[in-house]
Amino acid sequence: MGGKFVGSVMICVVVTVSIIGGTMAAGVPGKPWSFGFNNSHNWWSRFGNKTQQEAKTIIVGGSQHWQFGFNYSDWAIKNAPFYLNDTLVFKYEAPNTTNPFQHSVYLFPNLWSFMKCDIKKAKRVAKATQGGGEGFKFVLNKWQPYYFACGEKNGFHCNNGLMKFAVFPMIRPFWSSP
Ligand SMILES: *[C@@H]1O[C@H](CO)[C@@H](O)[C@H](O)[C@H]1NC(C)=O
Ligand SMILES: *[C@@H]1O[C@H](CO)[C@@H](O)[C@H](O)[C@H]1NC(C)=O
Ligand SMILES: *[C@@H]1O[C@H](CO)[C@@H](O)[C@H](O)[C@H]1NC(C)=O
Ligand SMILES: *[C@@H]1O[C@H](CO)[C@@H](O)[C@H](O)[C@H]1NC(C)=O
Ligand SMILES: *[C@@H]1O[C@H](CO)[C@@H](O)[C@H](O)[C@H]1NC(C)=O
Ligand SMILES: [Cu+2]
Repeated sequence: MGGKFVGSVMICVVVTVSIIGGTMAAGVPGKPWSFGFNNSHNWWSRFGNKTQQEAKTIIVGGSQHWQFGFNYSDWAIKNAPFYLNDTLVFKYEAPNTTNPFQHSVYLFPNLWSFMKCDIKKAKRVAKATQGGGEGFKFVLNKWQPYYFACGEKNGFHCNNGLMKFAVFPMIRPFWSSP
C-alpha cells in the first residue's frame, strides 16, 4: 500500500519535472527547436565548446589548502578527473614566528616511492616559501601519473600528515576546431 503510494508520487514528480524541463527548453526565445541536418554543424561546434573547455585551475585541498592532516588522496579521488594542461595550485604559508609549520611540494618518480613516502627519491618542485600569495602553480602538461607529496620532516608530512596524492591527467575528449 505505502509502497504503491510512494511510487505514484514519484511518477508524478518525474512527470512534473519533465514537463517543466520541456517547457523551459522549448521556451528559449529566438531559438526554436530544430533538428534539421543544416543545424548539425552548429550543434557539433556547441557541443565541442562545451566539453572541450579551457584547462582548469584547481586549488589543491580546496579551501583547506595544502596542510598537515587533510586527506589529499580522498580529495584527489573526489575532484577527479584532471585533464592535460590543468593547473594545480598549492597554497601554504611560509613559516614565520607565529607559525612554525612549513610545507613544500615534491614529486615522486614512481608509485613505489610514493607509497613508501621515500622523499630521498623525490624531486622538490616547490620550497617552503613558494606557497604564499597566489600559491605555487603546477601545470599537468604530460600524459603521465604525477605523485605529489609534501617533503617536510623527511616524509612525516607525507606518511602521517596524509599530504600526498596521485593524479593521472586525461586527454580531453574533444578538440577545438582550427
Ligand atoms: C544551410 O546553411 C547554410 C549556411 O550555414 C545556408 O547558406 C543554407 O541556405 C542552409 N540551407 C538550408 C536548407 O537551410
Ligand atoms: C564555439 O567556438 C567557436 C570558435 O572557437 C566560436 O566561433 C563559437 O561561437 C563557439 N560557440 C559557442 C556556442 O560558444
Ligand atoms: C583517505 O582517503 C582514502 C580515499 O578515500 C581512504 O582510503 C583512506 O582510508 C583515508 N585515510 C584516512 C587516514 O582517513
Ligand atoms: C598544453 O599546452 C601546451 C603549451 O601551451 C600546448 O602545446 C599543448 O597542445 C596543450 N595540450 C593540450 C592537450 O591541450
Ligand atoms: C604567519 O602565518 C600565519 C598562518 O600561517 C598567518 O596567519 C600570519 O599572518 C603570519 N604572520 C606573519 C607575521 O607573516
Ligand atoms: Cu607539509
